Amino acid sequence: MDGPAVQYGRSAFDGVEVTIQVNVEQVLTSRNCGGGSSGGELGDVTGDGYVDIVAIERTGDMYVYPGNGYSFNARYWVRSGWTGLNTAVGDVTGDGIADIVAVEGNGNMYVYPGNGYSFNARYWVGNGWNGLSVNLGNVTGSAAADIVAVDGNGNMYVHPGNGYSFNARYWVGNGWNQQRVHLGNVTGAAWADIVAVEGNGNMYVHPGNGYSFNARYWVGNGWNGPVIA
Ligand SMILES: [Ca+2]
Ligand SMILES: [Ca+2]
Repeated sequence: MDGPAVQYGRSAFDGVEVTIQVNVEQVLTSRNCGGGSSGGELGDVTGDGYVDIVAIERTGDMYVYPGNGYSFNARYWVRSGWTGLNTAVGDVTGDGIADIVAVEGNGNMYVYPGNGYSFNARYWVGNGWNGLSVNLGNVTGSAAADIVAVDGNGNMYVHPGNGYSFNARYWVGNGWNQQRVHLGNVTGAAWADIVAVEGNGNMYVHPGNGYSFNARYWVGNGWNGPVIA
């Protein structure tokens, strides 16, 4: 593989900007800016209050890098065969442990509940999710994660989580298809904000208000590289 031996990613998560160093073999990128089946996302898989990285290699192997409050410890293997899925990480069930939402190519969505180390057997939550960019975060301020979905026309919808699956969606706005969208709590309020990166590398924060998102403010530029959240 061409390129440097080490890639750097930055993430705004829970108000902390994290710089993450990974070997290029691990191909840790956001699913929104990476290609193929590689991807990485943040969530507290282990339930200790520190965010961990869920990384998916192009081979379909999934690993967890446990966070230690400063950086990340050595990874452990979770499962294989994780290919062809659009994946988001967040606490769907509201128990404080990160779960995985995965969308198959046919549009079926499943939840893989976290158990504090890896993930239990999946359950089906619905279909019709193909063609959508799916992000998980706490938009409404409840314990259970909500879905923020962007369709091919740039319309953004929130699907409120109910602790098991997701309720009927409501529309929040449009024009969201020209940027990479990440959810995280930047402002320290009780709900998630959007961190959006445009194609020119400009990063903006759209503060959440418990229902949708307020007018954005500019954070910086040079964010063309992988951003995981
Ligand atoms: Ca953790
Ligand atoms: Ca959970």
